[in-house]
Amino acid sequence: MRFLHTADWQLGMGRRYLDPERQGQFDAARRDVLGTLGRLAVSEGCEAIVVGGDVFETNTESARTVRQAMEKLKALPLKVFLLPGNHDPLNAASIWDSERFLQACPPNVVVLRDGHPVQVRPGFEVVGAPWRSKRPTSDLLGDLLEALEPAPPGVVRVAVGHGAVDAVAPQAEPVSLIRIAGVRAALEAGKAHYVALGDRHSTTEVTPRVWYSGAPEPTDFDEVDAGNVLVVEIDEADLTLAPKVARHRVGTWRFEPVTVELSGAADVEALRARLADLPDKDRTILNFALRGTLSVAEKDALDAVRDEAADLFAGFRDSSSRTDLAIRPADDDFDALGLTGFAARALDDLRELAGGADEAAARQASDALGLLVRLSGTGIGAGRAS
Ligand SMILES: [Mn+2]
Repeated sequence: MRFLHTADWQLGMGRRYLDPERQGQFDAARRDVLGTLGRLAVSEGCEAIVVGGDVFETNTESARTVRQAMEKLKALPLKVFLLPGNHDPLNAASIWDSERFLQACPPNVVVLRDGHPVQVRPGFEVVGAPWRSKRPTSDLLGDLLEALEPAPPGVVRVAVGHGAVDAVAPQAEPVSLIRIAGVRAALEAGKAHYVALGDRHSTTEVTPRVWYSGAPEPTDFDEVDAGNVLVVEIDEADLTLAPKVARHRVGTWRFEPVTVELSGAADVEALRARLADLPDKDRTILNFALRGTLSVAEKDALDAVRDEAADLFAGFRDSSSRTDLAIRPADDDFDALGLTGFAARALDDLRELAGGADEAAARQASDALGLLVRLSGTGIGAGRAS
């Protein structure tokens, strides 16, 4: 038998580096991926979809977000099991008990509200460990598995949990950390045959029976393998065999870190060429982290690359700090300006300050020099990329 494992839809998530138009496209992609993974589940012969938590970004998502998502799920000819995670816990303010959710929730969608196994069909059960607050005081999945009886003979049971596992992230919040030793013991006791986890947005195998599916659309720059769902196949004739887990790419967006050292015109040109070669720019979000030293003219060329990227790419974040990227006023930056009199004297003063020991003054002077070059609008050739 097969089922589809996904998690961390984070519906309603906003990204502050997206303008309203791009944010709308980002939202739409993360709704559309529900249709994509649903069609995949059907074509792969899956009997259900299990979602390992963080369906919604927060418990306060709008009726519109809830209705649009439920409309997608309603169209699927499968049961969909949703687990409340740390972003959307089953607490007093829960989205799961809200009028807007209850009114929109279609009959094929089941919220895993307690630790009781739910039958998908005779011989196939799903059981979940929902979050009830943002700060649980114990290993919720461990508690659930400990209390469970082994699955009846011939019954496949899938346990659904959310949170960090000590085997993957030993430094995370220690009280609520999922202990892999407890999970292994429960698997050996036949209490479950596969553990579908959420929380980690990168697809990760913890053990052959314990996986993070990752988020179906990426959500941040630090994810190494997001954008997948898992099709899990369990041999009902021999439950001692490890499941076959196949990852399928469904995501269409990309978060692209651009961490580059720049020390001259050639580096700026290489950066321009690298960005030009990236596919699907309107679904790619860049994070510039630039280091190095450029002349004023090279910095001008870099600004042109940056402006073009900000127009072409879906999102653009610049986390380079001013100290990471220094501007070094070079002779040929100014020779072509042909300044005379007062302006020439001001230029000399600024260049002296820019090369001086006072760091704050040097930076201000560099900025002023850059502005001078730009405002003077001369065709400075040195280092220009195009
Ligand atoms: Mn999450």
